[in-house]
Amino acid sequence: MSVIKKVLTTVAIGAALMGTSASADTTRIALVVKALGIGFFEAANKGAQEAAKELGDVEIIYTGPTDTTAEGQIEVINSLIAQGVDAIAISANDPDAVAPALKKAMDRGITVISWDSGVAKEGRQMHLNPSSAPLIGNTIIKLAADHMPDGGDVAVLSATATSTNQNIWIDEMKKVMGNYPGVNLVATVYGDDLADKSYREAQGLMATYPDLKAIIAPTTVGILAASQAVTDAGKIGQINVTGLGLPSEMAGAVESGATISFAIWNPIDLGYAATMLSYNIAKGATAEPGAKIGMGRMGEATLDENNEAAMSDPFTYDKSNIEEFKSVF
Ligand code: RAM
Repeated sequence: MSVIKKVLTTVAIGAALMGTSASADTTRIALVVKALGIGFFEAANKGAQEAAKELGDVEIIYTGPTDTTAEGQIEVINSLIAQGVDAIAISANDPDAVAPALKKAMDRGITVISWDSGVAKEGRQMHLNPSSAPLIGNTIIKLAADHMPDGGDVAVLSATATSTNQNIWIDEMKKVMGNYPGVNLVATVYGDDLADKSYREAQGLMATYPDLKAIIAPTTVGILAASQAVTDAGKIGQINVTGLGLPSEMAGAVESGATISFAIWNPIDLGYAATMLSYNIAKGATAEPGAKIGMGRMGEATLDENNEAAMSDPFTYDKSNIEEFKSVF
């Protein structure tokens, strides 16, 4: 072998070794969502990809069941344990049902956090709330009440009955109902974050409560389906559909008047922040009360006594700003 060939071969072997060790160093973070096919989570995945790009040595595994069940998520978690991922960041369909599988993951050395929709304390190292739960609870009722000068009936169209985040927000909303005299909550129904079931539940509310003034849907799937149901029933102007939605999905409803206004935080930022937290904990940051853990461009999360932190405040969208945001998320 000529000297030059020898050098080249050595370089090639060195590069191959470097290649191997670089991929062995890759941190694999699984973003487990309530279900695939939900725009909100797809936006969060964009943020996760952005964080991965910034960190350089991260691979994101975007995954979840086909519908919003805890059973589906448990299967996904078990398969991620078998694959030996480094971290799992989950938005849970049920706070308790997924905890044993996640505990098993932690026992195997996998970092586990929840984000968006939380897991019971024993099943995760920390939880990232999008925003303060009391603030979201107050925001969703205020969005309805502000357009009901004479008061009247409102109903909630939620996601699943076991969904951690929606249940907390609805509880927080109920705590402040006294601040909105004359506004009566007549029913809470569940569309399971499925478009067709949410649509039918909204139709059911209109049939059962003919005087309904607002449907509050604290879910991006529910608000979109309910605005469609109200539109199809010819009830624009009679029933205002509000809650939490994506500007990209709600632009038509705002334009038509089916929805006067709605709120949301930035789901891209949420997926980005959850990824940064997972990475930092996987790399050694300790999730404990009082700890400050980096979230990249989103600053630091300061953990409370339950190892929870909140990202940012929700923002309200209406005719004045929806055009600007509908192409963002
Ligand atoms: C749906 C999901 C998600 C929730 C948003 C507002 O996309 O239920 O968990 O945070 O709505």
